Amino acid sequence: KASPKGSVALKSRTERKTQRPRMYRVLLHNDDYTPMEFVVRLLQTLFHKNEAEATAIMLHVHNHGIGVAGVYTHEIAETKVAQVHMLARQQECPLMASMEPEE
Ligand code: TYC
Repeated sequence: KASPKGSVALKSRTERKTQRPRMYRVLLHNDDYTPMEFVVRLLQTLFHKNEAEATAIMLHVHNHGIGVAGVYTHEIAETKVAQVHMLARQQECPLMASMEPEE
């Protein structure tokens, strides 16, 4: 649909929905056994955070019980959750991840 200042502003809700996928938060859950350094490294390697960001997210999860590792489309979010579980099980850590839709 044509609009004076770009194609997004005047589009209807249904039109927008067809071009913008629903996004999902990948959540990390706290536990008492997974080493802090393991969570920080996982946030750097799987979620592309720098060391400061990764440390802040890890500490948020440690202190609040849950936190957002990243926001992705459904298929990518599912893959991230599976990768967290695979790496955690390899290291025999109980680390848990889940996903929830934004909004
Ligand atoms: N609570 C863990 C510890 O004290 C660290 C931790 C942080 C574990 C985040 C899981 O998602 C997590 N070693």
